Amino acid sequence: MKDIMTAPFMVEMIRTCTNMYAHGWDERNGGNISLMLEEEDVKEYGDTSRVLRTIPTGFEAPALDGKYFLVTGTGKYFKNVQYAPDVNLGLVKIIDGGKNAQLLWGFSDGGKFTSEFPAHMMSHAVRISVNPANRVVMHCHPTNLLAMTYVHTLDEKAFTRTLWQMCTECIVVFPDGVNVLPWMLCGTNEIGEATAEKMKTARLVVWAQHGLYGAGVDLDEAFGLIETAEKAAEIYMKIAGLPLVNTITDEQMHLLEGRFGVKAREGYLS
Ligand code: 2HA
Ligand code: ZN
Repeated sequence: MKDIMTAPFMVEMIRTCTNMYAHGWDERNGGNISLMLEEEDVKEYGDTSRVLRTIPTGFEAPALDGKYFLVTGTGKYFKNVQYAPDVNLGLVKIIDGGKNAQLLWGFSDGGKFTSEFPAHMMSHAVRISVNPANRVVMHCHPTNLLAMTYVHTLDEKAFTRTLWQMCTECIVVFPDGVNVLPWMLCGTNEIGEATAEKMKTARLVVWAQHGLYGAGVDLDEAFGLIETAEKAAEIYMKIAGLPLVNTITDEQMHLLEGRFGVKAREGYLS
């Protein structure tokens, strides 16, 4: 068996948590990440039939039956992941149509996966139906996007268009735009279902006055997506309230579509 600490998925997960903390997006126990893995990815790093504990999930997700997830723990700090990965992260296998998760590695202090596990698993189920290559769901509290939800309308088209107008690369990076949920109680199946529904049409879902969800094929893509949207929100928060003299026009957005081979969300450009 190879040492699981040398697994590329483990190395990348630890680096990502550390990096997100450094960005100020994951204060205290804020934020959570889940990375979907296959039997082939994990079997050389441990005996997948050796179950440490079985943890009930409180929901169903038949599409994820048999899938493995490396996931951050409830109450755990991103700041600490690099120092004690086996306490702050866990490797689980989803069984019983999503109703239970077998712990195979980690959560060594008796902990369990993030309180946002329903939102993560329901979002994974939706994203793999849209793009079978999707592997990552990431939640964090990016400062400027959060700030924006206090001063900008939560209308999804308007919110998306504002972000697209803030940096030239935005429409290229997230042509599907940003969906928005109003404030809802976090950690519940209800917010999980609502997030997953929003994930059908966009890889970014804002939770008003709370934070953001991002999905992607790997940790880099999901991180880059959040990073780009957060950068746009930062520009917005710098200019909001100032007289607007210039912008990126819809005509220029169409030029970007052509140059980069992307298609903006239907009906979002004139
Ligand atoms: O896990 O960010 O939304 C802490 C949170 C809950
Ligand atoms: Zn949160």
